[in-house]
Amino acid sequence: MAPPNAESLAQGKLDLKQLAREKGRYLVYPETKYPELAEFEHVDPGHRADPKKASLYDNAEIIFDLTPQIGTEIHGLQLNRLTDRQKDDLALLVAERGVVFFRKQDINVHEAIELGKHYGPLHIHNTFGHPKGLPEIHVVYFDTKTPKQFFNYRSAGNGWHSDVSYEKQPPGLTVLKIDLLPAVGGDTMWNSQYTAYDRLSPQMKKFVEGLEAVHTGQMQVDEANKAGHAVRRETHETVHPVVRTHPVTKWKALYVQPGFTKRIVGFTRRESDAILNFLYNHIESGHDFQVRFKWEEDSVAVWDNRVTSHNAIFDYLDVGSRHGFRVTPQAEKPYFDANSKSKHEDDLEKAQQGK
Ligand SMILES: O=C(O)CCC(=O)C(=O)O
Ligand SMILES: [Fe+2]
Repeated sequence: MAPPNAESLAQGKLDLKQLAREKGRYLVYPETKYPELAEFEHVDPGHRADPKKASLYDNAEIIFDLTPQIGTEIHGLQLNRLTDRQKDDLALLVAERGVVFFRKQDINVHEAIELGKHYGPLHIHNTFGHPKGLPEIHVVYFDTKTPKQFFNYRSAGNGWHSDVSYEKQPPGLTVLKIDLLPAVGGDTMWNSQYTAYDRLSPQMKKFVEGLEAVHTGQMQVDEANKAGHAVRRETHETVHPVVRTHPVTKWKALYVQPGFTKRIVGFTRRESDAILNFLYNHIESGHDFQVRFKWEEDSVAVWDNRVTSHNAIFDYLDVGSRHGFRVTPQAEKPYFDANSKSKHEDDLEKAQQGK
């Protein structure tokens, strides 16, 4: 019998879905040491977008919103065939809507890397396993053999996160394809951190603006150490603003989540915990600014990690296998512009101007 994936490997191309089907968990954990992530100036492709996003709206079969505050679905476009104009327009749509979903996508991992590079240098994780030769790919793979210890002492609400927010220049637009699903389960949720900010009282908005929080990836390092996997780059604890401004929409978004935010700078542990727990509860229970996506095999989600957080629902670990891959372009160092508006304020102003 030919080795798994022989044909695609022979061409230097990986078919990750086939690999996952045939081998299950196929990840490698090289001992390589990586240099620090390079600082760079991020110019967001959304700045080049047509405000009407006509290249998408005029060419898709249908584009519809899934909830008023977050989530849009597009039918009739293939992500591996977008023009540069469409890629730029997608950056703006994703910045505005938080997450955009596509179904029945042909895009393979190599094409996803090319697409991701349009938006920024691809993040390479310091501890996670990856497909052989593709360190910039983050793999999602769980099956019925996955050890349950990690999940036993965790509430689903703890899972809300914005990817690797502990980096100095964390990701912006992010692309995830899910290509293997259990018979049932494995949905993913996203929330709008624009609307999470908007739903705070004026007093609370004033209080959180200008605060800074420490973000850390230490638990991923601890997990790697426990599993005997190499830590390929030291993780930093990074300080980011609690409310950040999106460079293209100029809207304010709450930038804390239970996944990686550790404490608020300048407060005692108890004070910081009280503030963060309030904000986490606000995010977790904000059903009016969340969307829950029911994947089909070969669906793709494109979200903006600067203005959303997300939570993968682990209800399928006794049901079957789920696999997918993500590319994670990095964006600007988070900043807060005191003159920026909230999404709601901007929506109101535009409505008044009849735009
Ligand atoms: O499995 C999922 O749906 C999402 C996993 C996740 O958090 C990610 O890919 O960033
Ligand atoms: Fe994630």
